[in-house]
Amino acid sequence: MNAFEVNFDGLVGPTHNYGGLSYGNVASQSNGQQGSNPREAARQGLAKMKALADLGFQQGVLAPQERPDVAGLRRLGFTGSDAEVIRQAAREAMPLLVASCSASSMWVANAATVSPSADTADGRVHFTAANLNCKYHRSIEHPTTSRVLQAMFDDPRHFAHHPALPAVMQFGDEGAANHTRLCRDHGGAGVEFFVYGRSAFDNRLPAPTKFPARQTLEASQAVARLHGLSADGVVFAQQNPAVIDQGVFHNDVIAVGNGEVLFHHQDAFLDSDAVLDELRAKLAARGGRLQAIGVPRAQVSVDDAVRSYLFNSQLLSRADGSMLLVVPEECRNHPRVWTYLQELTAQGGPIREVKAFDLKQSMQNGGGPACLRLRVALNATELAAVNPGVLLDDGLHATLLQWVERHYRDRLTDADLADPQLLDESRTALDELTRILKLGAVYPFQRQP
Ligand code: SUG
Repeated sequence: MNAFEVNFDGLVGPTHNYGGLSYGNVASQSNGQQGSNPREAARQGLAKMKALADLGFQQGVLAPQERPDVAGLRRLGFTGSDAEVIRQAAREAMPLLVASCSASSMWVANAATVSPSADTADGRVHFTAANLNCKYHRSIEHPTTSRVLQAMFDDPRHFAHHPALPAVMQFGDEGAANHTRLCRDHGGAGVEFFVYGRSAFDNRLPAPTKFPARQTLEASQAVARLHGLSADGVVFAQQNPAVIDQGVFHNDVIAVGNGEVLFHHQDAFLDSDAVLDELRAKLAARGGRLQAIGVPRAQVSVDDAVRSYLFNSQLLSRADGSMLLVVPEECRNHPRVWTYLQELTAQGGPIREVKAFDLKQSMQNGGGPACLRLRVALNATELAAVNPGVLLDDGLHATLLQWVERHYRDRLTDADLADPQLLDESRTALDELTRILKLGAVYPFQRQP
């Protein structure tokens, strides 16, 4: 059956800021405390969505979350009215308030892992929300993420939703950022490729020594079980711990796959040859021919990859079968990487064109094009069952842009995060957004005036 990949992009929320919250994520660490521009961030994201929709790719939108997370602050012992909770947190524990304001749900590659119906035992599309339990500011996302995904994919005949895995480090799960699907075509059975940073229960496996490995093998295995994937359609591979220690905090910072193509850095995986052999064999059994494009470290170092976010790109199949690579503007500004990309597209291989987008506001927190989107492969019947309110067309794009202009500030500093007025603005904006996207009651909004 005819199938499509739909990219659902995270809409940047009104509290986007630079909190320096993600140890192991070089950009987040080096830009903490800078002033941010939420309006510009949202515009940049919408411009990418619109450009890809105009090129004929199916595009959807994933809603942001209510921030500051006052309910979370109450769980941490702050009391009084909403405004008092924010003021007390600002006075006594500014880092907690900053974390509670993060708009990190924009990086929806971490929202969930998704398995298309062609791969699953019950023939439904399966979603497991990611617990993101490595960082507090991300661990608070999954309850709302689950409600938003449910509101978007609400037909139980086609869609199955699993809650996040147990929220302990042993089941650290970062969603689709560590999951790639290779296939001959989206509608046929594919090979789901899970990349983990460490094992929680098998201490014979190596682990990074400096930065945390956020995804565990056991979490990836649990997701594969929940989704009803068969062993011959799954490959588990360990990420090279040395690259995690150089700032590769998710696999999508060092590799991206689409169709039969796996575009990856030479140093991405612990045992590259064995990983590629297993992918090749399992894909062949499903009628596909693996095309691995390994980028040599002599041409692009791991550091180049982390700085430019070359691999945090979207690899998209065009109607003629060739592929487009959507990269952040930082790749164009990086001479070695840009030279490599010119050579790559001139080779006559599957990747024929590169398009660069200005996503600087998100990039400064370590979020490139691939982080900002959740891929969902759907056949025509499933696509028809998606909540139409979240599928982007010119009208929705224009409405969302106006909504951003009405509700977003163009500058946020710590002083603004401490201002309870920002919570009111954010709630008003999200209230309106649920109507625009036809989501229903996805936000708890436990107001305490
Ligand atoms: O989890 N940054 C995010 C970036 C996520 C990128 N996603 C993928 N690679 N798929 C993270 O580290 C920084 C927030 C701050 O510092 O304010 C942050 O959460």
